[in-house]
Amino acid sequence: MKVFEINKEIFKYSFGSPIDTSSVVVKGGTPVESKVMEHFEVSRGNSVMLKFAMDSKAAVYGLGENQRGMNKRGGLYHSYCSDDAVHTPDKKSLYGAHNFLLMDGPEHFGVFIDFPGRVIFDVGFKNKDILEITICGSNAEVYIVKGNNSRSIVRSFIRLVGASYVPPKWAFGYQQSRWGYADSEEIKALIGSFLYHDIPCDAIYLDIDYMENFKDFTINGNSFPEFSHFVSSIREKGYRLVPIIDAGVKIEKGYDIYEEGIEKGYFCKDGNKKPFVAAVWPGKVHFPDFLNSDARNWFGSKYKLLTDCGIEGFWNDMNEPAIFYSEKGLNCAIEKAKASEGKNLGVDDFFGLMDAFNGVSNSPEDYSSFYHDFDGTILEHDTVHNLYGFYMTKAAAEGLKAIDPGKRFLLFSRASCIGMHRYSGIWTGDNHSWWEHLLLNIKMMPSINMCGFLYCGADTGGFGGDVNSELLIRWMQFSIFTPLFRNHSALGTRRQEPFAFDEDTTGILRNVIRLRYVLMPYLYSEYMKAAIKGDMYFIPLSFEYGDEASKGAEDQLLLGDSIMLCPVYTENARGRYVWLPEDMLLWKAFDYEKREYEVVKMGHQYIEVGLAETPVFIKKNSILVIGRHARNIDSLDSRELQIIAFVEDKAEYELYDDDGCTYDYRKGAFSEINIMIEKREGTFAIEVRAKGDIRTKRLSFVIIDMNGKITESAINSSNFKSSGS
Ligand code: MIG
Repeated sequence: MKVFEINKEIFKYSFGSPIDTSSVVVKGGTPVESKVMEHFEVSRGNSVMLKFAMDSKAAVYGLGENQRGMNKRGGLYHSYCSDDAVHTPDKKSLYGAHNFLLMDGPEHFGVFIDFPGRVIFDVGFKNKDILEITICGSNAEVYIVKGNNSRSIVRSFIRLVGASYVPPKWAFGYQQSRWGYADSEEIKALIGSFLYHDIPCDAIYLDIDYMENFKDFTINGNSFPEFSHFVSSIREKGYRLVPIIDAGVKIEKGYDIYEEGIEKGYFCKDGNKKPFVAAVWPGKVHFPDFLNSDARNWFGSKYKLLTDCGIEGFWNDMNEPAIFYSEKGLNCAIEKAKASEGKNLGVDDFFGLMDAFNGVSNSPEDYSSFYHDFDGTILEHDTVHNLYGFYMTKAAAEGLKAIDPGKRFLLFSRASCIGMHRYSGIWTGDNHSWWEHLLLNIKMMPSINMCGFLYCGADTGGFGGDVNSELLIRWMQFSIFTPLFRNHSALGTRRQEPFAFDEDTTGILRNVIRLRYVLMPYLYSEYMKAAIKGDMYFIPLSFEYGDEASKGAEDQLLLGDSIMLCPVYTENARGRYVWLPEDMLLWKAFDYEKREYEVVKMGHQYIEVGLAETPVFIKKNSILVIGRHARNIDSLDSRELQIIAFVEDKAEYELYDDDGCTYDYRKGAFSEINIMIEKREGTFAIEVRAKGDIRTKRLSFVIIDMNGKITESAINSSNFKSSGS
């Protein structure tokens, strides 16, 4: 084991000769003479094992996209990107592999395992007080991150792995998806419904049906004739189309992507150095070797076929990679079935036969039987499994960058590992229309943020299964706060567009979706500040408040500096208990133009929440900035903004904005309005400083004091002071 000091907060422990996964951006470090790893007892064999005795009260955060609570204690987790569409609590792996964990106890630290194969996190499962991390290989890097508190540990960690991806502003709008809208006529009708019901929307998704026989970078000319023209006609109406790209390339003579890949040798190889064959949606496919930079550049350049048609965003799917079957795997099962034919099968044989077929998809045997050319080094897939989706998405991001370096594209992926957060966002895959999955969504968001991914969200309403109107309403009321706000559902399930139910439901959802647009000044500011500073957007209460109840409050969340969310996630509930670590101001948002506020005292409180209401708590000495709704993000008008402030003595807020479509903010091209409200001799003094190209001409203030007394006032931009720089 070699030890390096990366900086004052971070030490690196290196085992064997690890490959550079490119998960971290701060390389090198100063060698340190040491034989021990801080906090952990290390043992080595075929794997590296780290052990830590947890204090009985320590909480353990992190691990990104995973099951169970925000506090991961009590669970067993396998970091191994998995295509599993049934997310029951006992599942050990979902689509992402996010190896960052934060120990919040007397010993307070973070640990990141930079290893591309399977890593097992036993967080007090076998033994309630032992954290045991098993790295299934002998070449790995382990980083220990120090800090005074959880938030600062996360910030140090994000400095190590780099800042998050930033999507275009339109990607913060409401997005409508379904597997699958079959043709351009159906999409036109869908848009007609959004317009008819006057519900804002920014993007419509194209699932696998837009392709010709599920072939990447092709368009089905029968269902989508004159595609470029179609894309621009939709764009003129104010919507963007977002097509899916799958990892597998169909084996078909004459299909250019297939032919080129074969000719250049860009596909993953089997044990006989032949392109590895798997079956997915298109039938038999080859997997592009995304770990190879030439193959990556080649695949990335293909996105241009779609951007040339006016496409500005993509979602990468099936990139764990998902394998329905391989010939070998399927033949084994068929042989077994043949051998059983006509026999009087005993119970064990019968279940053995069932298992043979059930185990055909995504089998460990298949993952161990193909290889990557990692720019000269041949690696068995299983040992680098968690890099595949990451590198596919890196291919896409680099391809898009080459097409237009200054433009922000929308990009997110299903499989991921830490490092990919610099290139794209993620969605949490095939959840179900279950109330349990709304709660899981709530708990998962801050864990994902801790691992660097800011642009994230779940399939709102649930992907599998049939949703009812109430679950959709409650889920939407939470998703309006997630950066990716997309309603998506599976083939064959009940329709779940916002107008798929009765008129009451449509009316409620119209207001909920509008609220998302109303909240944009705040949501966008918080997202961008987190992205620029390397910070979180969703924050567990325990990161801000030290009390025991906050530690246990896993069904509440802080969003940025000013607000706390307490979503309703139970059926037929018309209220819920909520823990307030301090007095807060409650706005039960329904019709944002008719706002009412209530001061709720610190403590365990029951609040009533009607089906149409979205509860928003404004923290003490905090400011929420809102605007008006519009039909899409591009039409938002920020000339007049409303400030809702809950002030005991002094509140400050930094409102950020930029062009929303380029990276010029990195060169300082952004605007900032600094708002300060201070109680002075019984009244409130307001000071506003501005920097950059300010579009806001008027700020209207509603200031509420601790007794609920409201003071209203307004300031025009002519009275903004310019800030120092
Ligand atoms: O095997 O493209 O998670 O969002 O709708 C299913 C069809 C493949 C899985 C994705 C889902 C998508 C679906 N895909």
